[in-house]
Amino acid sequence: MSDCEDNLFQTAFRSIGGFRFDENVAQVFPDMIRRSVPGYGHVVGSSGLIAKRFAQPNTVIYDLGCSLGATTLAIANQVTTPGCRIVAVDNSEAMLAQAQSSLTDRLVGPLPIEWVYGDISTMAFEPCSVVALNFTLQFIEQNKREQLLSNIHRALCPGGALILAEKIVQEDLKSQDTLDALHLDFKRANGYSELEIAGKRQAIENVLIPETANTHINRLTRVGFTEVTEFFHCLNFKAWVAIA
Ligand code: GEK
Repeated sequence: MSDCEDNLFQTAFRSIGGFRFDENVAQVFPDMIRRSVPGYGHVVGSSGLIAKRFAQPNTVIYDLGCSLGATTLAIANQVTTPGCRIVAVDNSEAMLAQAQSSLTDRLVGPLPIEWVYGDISTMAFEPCSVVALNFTLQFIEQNKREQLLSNIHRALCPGGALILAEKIVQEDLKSQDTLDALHLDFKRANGYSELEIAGKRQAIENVLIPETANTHINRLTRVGFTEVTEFFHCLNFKAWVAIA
């Protein structure tokens, strides 16, 4: 996997135009997400453990919005359930190309992995027992999110699990300001300058649309998940496991 340092927003120029998951982002993605998302490694590692617990024989395990395949790798190196296959999906060709070329020598598990270029908001899902949707729903148009979750719920076997990790916003404005400030401190502590933070923020503003925790929980319940359990919370990031 790429270990290039993220310096994409060190010039003001880069902030012009929206954020895209192109070759430049793919190059620095591991460094970018580690320095921007508190607890990212914990969510990825936990996804492997959750997949191991909920995988059912002869079903698909999806990693939707797989980027460079960090979650895919965590799942592949934990799950040994017979007849399972991992399907990793992204709509960035640059991400998928790099994921495929860099993961092979780090895989120790027995499950086959299929890399699929596609839009998760329109694709048809095969019967599955685990779906990871880590930090990806936030990039889907808001009016398409419920349909996507409903499609996932319909494809999941009874007792199957959806892993959902997201950046969130607080209902209370003061709490939002506090967590926002702490998130900026987290980025500064990880070496990002004020220029880089402002540039990334401007670029991603209309691309990543976070919602409140209650919006997520209520929607998961509405589409049919019978249990929604939070397994991670740090600053303005949360993750849940939802059982079909
Ligand atoms: C990880 N889960 O490392 N269809 C398919 N992929 C999409 C779509 C879509 N409609 N929209 C966005 N993506 C990963 C991290 S990153 C999170 C996920 C982040 C993809 C997009 O190309 C990108 O690779 C990924 O979702 C989001 O565990 O960058 O903050």
